Amino acid sequence: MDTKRVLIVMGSRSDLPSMEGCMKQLDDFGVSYTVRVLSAHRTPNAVIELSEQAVENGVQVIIAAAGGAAHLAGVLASSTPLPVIGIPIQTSTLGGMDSLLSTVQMPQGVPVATVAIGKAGARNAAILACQMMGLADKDLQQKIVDFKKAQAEKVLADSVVE
Ligand code: RP5
Repeated sequence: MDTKRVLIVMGSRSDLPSMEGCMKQLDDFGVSYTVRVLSAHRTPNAVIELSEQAVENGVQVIIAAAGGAAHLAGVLASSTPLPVIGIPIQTSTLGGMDSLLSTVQMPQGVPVATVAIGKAGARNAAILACQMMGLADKDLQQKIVDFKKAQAEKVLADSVVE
């Protein structure tokens, strides 16, 4: 693996449609990333190996998305000093509450920064990752400032309903 700044891992290729906004947002900020599909339950050893190698591969933030019994972010967080952002994928059975609770309810000592269920969470994970990296990257931080300004201006421009 080369030195992409963000490592995105999802539990299944079926998660890809929910995750498109995450990749798009990182593209918009000009941030490089790698996408892998690995499962905490179907390929646990490969998940831990990937997590253990992330620092030496130059990764700065890990984003993990999974649905149902969504232990992927937690397993990745077990084996790296890097910040891990968890996206609970929306599910057809329980609406993503299953994913949310299994992602967010980590034991003390192994945090996962959990964002909203589904597509909003996928976008927000990318923004949050850039905010973290922006602490040591003023150009990237400025892009976040510009993004928030443009977002606010759009809301204000749309605020008057004739
Ligand atoms: C999770 O199980 C995946 O993240 C996905 O959201 C869900 C269903 O996976 P598939 O059965 O579609 O592969 O591990």
